[in-house]
Amino acid sequence: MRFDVLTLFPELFDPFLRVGVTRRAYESRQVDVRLWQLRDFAEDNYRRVDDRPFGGGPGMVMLAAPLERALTSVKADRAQTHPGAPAIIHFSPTGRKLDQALVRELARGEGAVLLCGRYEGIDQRVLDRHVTMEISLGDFVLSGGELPALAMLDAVARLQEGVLNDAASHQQDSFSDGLLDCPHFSRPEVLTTAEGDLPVPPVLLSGHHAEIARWRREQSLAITLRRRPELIEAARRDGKLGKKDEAFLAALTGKPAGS
Ligand code: 9D3
Repeated sequence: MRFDVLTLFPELFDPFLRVGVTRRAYESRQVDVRLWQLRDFAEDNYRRVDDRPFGGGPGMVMLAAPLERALTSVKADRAQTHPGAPAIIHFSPTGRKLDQALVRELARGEGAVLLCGRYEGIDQRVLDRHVTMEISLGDFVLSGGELPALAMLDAVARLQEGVLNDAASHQQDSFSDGLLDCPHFSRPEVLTTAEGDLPVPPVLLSGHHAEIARWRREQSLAITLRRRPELIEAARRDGKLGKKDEAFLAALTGKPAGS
């Protein structure tokens, strides 16, 4: 798959594409990320890419003309390797919130053109003509679309074949079955601190794999119920909770199972 990123800060991307479990996916071009400097498509001597908003108000707007030239160039270049109209994704606080279902959708596709805004935003005429999807990272204010683009690329790249150590890592992922992840422990068995000894939960040292799996499942259910009760409801609707899960939740909430 191929992602063409249009940004005023392409240098932000390189370091993230060179570390961690996703590095091979990028370096092998299994996930082919191509970076385009929007300023290269400015035509005046100052290489201007922004100007004041019509109608007044604070901040600056990204100019339509350089973006139009950039999108025309990128679409033509991309057509040489990937026929068909690409998805044009604009990262915007007004977009659809990124979640793992959307990540899975994107991971199955051919990639996209990623448009990263700065300043107050992009001239609406460009967005209306080109953008096929708007994606937000959530309800908080960033200063541009680069971090959301990197977050999406990371989430997509780690779902590619061969990125995770084993298929079970996907299965156990937080959200892969709609529940939050269980806690994790490693050596030492007892951590010595100034406030006292901190042992690992004994079941994890028992060697009873079925009991360990059950304990982890119950930890996931308990933390999800406490922090994200709406995810328990969704898992129930999706038929992802079994009899033992319902019995455990009923015991936690003090309600009889199935009520
Ligand atoms: C102060 C400006 N805001 C008025 C309330 C509008 C605004 C413009 C541009 C807010 C943020 C931005 C820049 N943000 C993004 O480009 C962005 C973003 C975000 O801020 N939050 C969550 N997801 C995203 S995706 C792109």
